[in-house]
Amino acid sequence: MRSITSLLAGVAAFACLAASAAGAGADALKTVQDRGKLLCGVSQGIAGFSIKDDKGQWSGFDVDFCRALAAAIFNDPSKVEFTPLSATERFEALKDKKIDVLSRNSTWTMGREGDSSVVFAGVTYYDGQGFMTPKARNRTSALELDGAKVCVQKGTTSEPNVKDFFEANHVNYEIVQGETVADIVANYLSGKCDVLTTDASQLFALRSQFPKPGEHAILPDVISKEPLGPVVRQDDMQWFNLVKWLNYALLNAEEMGVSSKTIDEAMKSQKPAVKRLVGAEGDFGKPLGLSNAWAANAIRAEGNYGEIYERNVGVQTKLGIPRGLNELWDNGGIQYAPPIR
Ligand SMILES: N[C@@H](CCC(=O)N[C@@H](CS)C(=O)NCC(=O)O)C(=O)O
Repeated sequence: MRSITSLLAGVAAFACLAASAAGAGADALKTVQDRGKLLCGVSQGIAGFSIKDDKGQWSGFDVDFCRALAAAIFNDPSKVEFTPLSATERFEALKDKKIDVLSRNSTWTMGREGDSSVVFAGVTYYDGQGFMTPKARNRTSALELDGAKVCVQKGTTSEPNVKDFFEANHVNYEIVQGETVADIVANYLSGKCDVLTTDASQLFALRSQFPKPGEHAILPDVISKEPLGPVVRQDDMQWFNLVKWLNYALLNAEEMGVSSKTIDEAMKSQKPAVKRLVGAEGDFGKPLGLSNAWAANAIRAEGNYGEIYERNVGVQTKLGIPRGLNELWDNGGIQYAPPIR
């Protein structure tokens, strides 16, 4: 006969298993709140996305997403520390809890979620891989790159994509691999390779920092899908939901015309959808562990999705990237946020 203690032990073991399967063990939000700041992993220096100036100030689209997250949590966008990470070290840093969130031009692929440790919380930027080559080489298409030496960064989706593309199109090529972005840029500018390949947004960003940007062409070919977005660990659904809904709140804000400039007016709006977004109606902050003003605080600090895009990478910036796929769904793009209700 089984004793009551062994029965209770069995029940406890089952409860533990169920809890760990549901990821109930981790409490990322509490860790962040107790620490008093968010730890955000970014790239080592891609203009417009995440780059540090000579005063040590970070700026960029990926940086602003983390500032908005800090504002949602602390009502203070400065409560964030940025950790620059190379392509090869980024996911390990997240798994090892060196950061709370990775916001670093990272492509959502099935394989990257495959070992059940990390998960993408949505798509902040729809991108695709392209090629940059010196104009002097007179190339107008990637199919004219036969025999080319191709600069690519290790640990990225760019390397397997370019192999697939050239092999499928019977184009001969040689890979010139770099460990860091500085390596691939140095290899490209010194002529160790004839072409540089990565996500199109990064080609625009790198070119904007070259001594003579006008001497480099970005070819029209886009050879892959690169949905870029923030990444968290798979052990905390509440944290995942916060990061995911922050992105959706910033998109919904743009769709509703709520911006950093109109947020105070929006707090007094009579429109039900705006009231829910800014926390004047409903209790949408509660399941995230935050006050109902979480989204309003983020929008006030960093602006809506469109403001963040235009400020960092849009047509008025040095990068000059048109919205394209990243326009809202009701304006010809594919950015579509589920509703807050
Ligand atoms: N989106 C692709 C490529 C991302 C990537 O790491 N690109 C390089 C090439 S520009 C980069 O951003 N490097 C910056 C760094 O290592 O800090 C991926 O997720 O693998």
